[in-house]
Amino acid sequence: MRYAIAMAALLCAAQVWAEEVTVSDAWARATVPGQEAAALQFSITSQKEAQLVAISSPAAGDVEIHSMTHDNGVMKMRAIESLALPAGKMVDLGASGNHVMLNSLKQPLKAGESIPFTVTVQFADKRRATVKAKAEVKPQPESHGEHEHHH
Ligand SMILES: [Cu+2]
Repeated sequence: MRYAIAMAALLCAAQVWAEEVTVSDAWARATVPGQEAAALQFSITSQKEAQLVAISSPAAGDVEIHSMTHDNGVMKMRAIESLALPAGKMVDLGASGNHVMLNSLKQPLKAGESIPFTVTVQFADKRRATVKAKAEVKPQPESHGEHEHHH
């Protein structure tokens, strides 16, 4: 009986662990021929203050977190080591702000596919948690524009 109670407590703890960080609405745009990098977009919420420190995906040779800044009216982006995740606040990684780049794509992204990826966050106490998620690949829009990537 004592054993059963211990098991229940353990399962409970595992549940809390899993929900500390949630990733939602993940998607990427289908690539065009010759395109070797694509933006991976998603929302992430950490229940505790944390840093987004790494993202990996079997679809890409390298994954970078990019920040976007305005410099004399010109949008510039650069790779950053980590991104702050305020406690309980959803952080949106989209095309127009901070975003994630899948670099050195291993194969073209095709609409309808899903791309698995793993997000690693580090909490203030240095403890790390990983979250696995999948991004839906959406078709290319008819018109181009909004955000150009230079890599
Ligand atoms: Cu970028």
